[in-house]
Amino acid sequence: MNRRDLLKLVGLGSAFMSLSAKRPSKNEKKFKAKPLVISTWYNQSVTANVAAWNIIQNHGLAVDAVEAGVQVSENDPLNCCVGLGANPDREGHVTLDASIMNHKHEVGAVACVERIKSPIHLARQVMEKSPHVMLVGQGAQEFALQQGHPLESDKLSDHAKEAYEEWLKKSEYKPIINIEKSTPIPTPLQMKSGEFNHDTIGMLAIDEFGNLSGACTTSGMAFKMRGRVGDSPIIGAGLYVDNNVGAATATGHGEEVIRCCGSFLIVELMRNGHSPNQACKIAVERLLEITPRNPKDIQIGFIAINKKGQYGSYSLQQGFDFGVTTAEGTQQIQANFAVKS
Ligand code: SD4
Repeated sequence: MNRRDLLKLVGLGSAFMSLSAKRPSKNEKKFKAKPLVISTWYNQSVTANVAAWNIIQNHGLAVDAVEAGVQVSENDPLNCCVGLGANPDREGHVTLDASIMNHKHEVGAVACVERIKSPIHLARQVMEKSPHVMLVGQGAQEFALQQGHPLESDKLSDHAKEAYEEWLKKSEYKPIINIEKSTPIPTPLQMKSGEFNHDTIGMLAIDEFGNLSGACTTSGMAFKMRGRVGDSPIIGAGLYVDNNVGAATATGHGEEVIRCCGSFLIVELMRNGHSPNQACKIAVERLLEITPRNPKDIQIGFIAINKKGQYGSYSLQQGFDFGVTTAEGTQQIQANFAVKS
């Protein structure tokens, strides 16, 4: 099925959607914003946004949409950087991070969780079924099993195994993220070589009731130290949603996003009147001011939406793109960037 067929499917609606969350009251329904789904890395957005959009256009909630949307990447065994098919840590274990935030300031996150297929669903269960906002490692896995998730195999996918074996030859940990020169649709060879070491999916949505939600899910940086956690499950760093203002999410070098509380900073900048584009740009500039690292070695991409349904983005380096889906279809957009070579 090509992209056009997928977009046709959007037009027809989906018979398979499921709406689990409570519907808004009549009062909430009075406010009609223009619905929107936006997510990091266009190559993933093409299918993930469609799954989210199917829910939105069937009068679903943004929180259900973002969960279903990013699950498309989690379920893709060929994805280098999301879900159980992804690249492992330096000891050969795939450890996954995810976070979700809804329009009521409810949050859930899991970090360093192993052998669980959908960390985003688990994050949602932390949000809805536990008294906490974040569970990590063994405890997160135990909670998953209690919630009925099966314990998946710990075998690496073929492409991850090849990338890991290649990496083991030097066992050199250079936390330098690949910088895309163009749309990152990794070839099978690039996947095997481990050249693509990131492609987290962060997704934001606004539903027809005007409510905002976001989700972010990743395997983190390829060949990271065991136990390393990036920005994606850290509320305020990899994801933040304030239903009165806007929402933001991040991809790229998580240590740097955490250092500047990227997503929270962007939402606060929007609260102070900046557009989503301006807010993402200012956050990247802040990061450039404070990072101790050589900016040429790192990549960060931010995307944001505001309450009016405007969207924006900015990245540190050239090559970050994202997908925006509305009733008109899905568009690929290249972010503006800071480091000019
Ligand atoms: C992390 N931010 O764990 C993630 C990695 C990433 O695209 O975004 N990759 O640091």
